[in-house]
Amino acid sequence: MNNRPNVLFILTDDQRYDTIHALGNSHIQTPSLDALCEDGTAFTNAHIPGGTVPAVCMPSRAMIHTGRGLFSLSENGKTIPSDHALMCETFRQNGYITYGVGKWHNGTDSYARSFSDGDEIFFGGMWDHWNVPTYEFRKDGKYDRLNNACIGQYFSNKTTYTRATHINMGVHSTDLFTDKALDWLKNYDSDEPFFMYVSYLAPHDPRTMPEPFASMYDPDKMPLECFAGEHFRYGIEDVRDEIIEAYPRKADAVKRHIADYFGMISHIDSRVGDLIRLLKEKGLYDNTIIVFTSDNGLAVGRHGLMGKQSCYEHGIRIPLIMTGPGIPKGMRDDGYHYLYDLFPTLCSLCSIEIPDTVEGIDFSGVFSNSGYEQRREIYAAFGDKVRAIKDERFKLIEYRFQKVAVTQLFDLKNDPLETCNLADNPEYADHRERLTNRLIENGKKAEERNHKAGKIFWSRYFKDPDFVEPEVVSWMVTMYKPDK
Ligand SMILES: [Ca+2]
Repeated sequence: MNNRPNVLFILTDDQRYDTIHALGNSHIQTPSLDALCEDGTAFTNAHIPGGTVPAVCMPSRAMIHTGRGLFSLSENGKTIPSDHALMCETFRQNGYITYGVGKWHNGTDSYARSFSDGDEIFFGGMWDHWNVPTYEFRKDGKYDRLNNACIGQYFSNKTTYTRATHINMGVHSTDLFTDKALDWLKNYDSDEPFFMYVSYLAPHDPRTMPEPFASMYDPDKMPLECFAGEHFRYGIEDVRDEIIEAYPRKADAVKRHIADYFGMISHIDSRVGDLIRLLKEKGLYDNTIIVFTSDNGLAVGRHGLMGKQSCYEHGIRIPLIMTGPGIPKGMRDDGYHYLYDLFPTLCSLCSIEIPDTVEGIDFSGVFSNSGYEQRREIYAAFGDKVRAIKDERFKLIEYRFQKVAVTQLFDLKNDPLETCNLADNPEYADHRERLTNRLIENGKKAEERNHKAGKIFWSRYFKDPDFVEPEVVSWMVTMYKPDK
């Protein structure tokens, strides 16, 4: 009998860090996640290093699966090269049964390498939750069928090729993926441990959900935090996430978005509860490491933004809860972590050798108090337009786009929502200078300077006289260009 722990890795899409009741959000109901917080360790300072493209999900997921940093990916994570070890592939090579259901945003080869079993695979970024086109699991790893599908059937003549065998009409994506995961788990009867990867499409927009979640939250009672009608322009105004609501933003409209966002999260929470219940019924819960996290945050009205194309806390911080053997109950850890630290950490918890291509830091020492290399700063990027650095208290954000050159400095201890810009306050000049030096130092890394987004940002930053401002690429081109 094998006693190595199983892993249940639950990934949501676009869930901001502060959307869990037990961690301080009194407006949202998340009883299952609250129970996980009680049964395990919640990381209150988990980050992504931003994104190099507007579809932040894509590089973020590639980082989770390769354990590599933002500028060490290939094609911004659209595909994953065969010489970059993958998390689930590594577990599979070490005797784990690996099962993957739901969203996969990093090409078909990487999915095929990762999983020995799976179901309802959505190869893409986003879709109507009630009509998700998915691929059935293929043992031969060939996912080459393209079907032409309509993007917005009532309002548009636009179609796109999507990699799928069928469409799931009238089943919400959260239920579709959970039910398949439950079916698989019910039938699991093996001496080999499993690594289950359950990857939701929610709470990504379009924000739809079944009852009772659809009417669970009264928009009038939703909190408006650092609300603004508009943000100063820095070149993201036309990206898809931003145009789902009109400019200038209206308080009532934003409250409706928040109510729907919370409804979708409560829906996921209820289905995560079903997964946990089944693990308990099957006697697997105590020997299963559960990871609950998300691929990026979301503004939902904060700073006049709707999406995740920023380096504000609401964009780069995500929830992270871990439970299971060796993980203390009821613990809170406020140390800085990146999502791509999870791959080496899980390897360590399951006694698997960490592959050489992994760049993340194994933070499993936090559970045993045995010491590890704690990150002291967070460096983050958005495309070729924004760079940010934060130490344990202060955060510097630099925006460069066309004629825009804006610097922000925030004291996160006194101003966690980043509302008061101290960049030009002489009392904070030392902090600005210190962080500017750290920002430049981080940006010097060869991987970033060789990356198109890095080259452009730093050419703007240092006002390179030979630099020619590139033409703005439409989000439609980046989102819906069919794979060849
Ligand atoms: Ca996402």
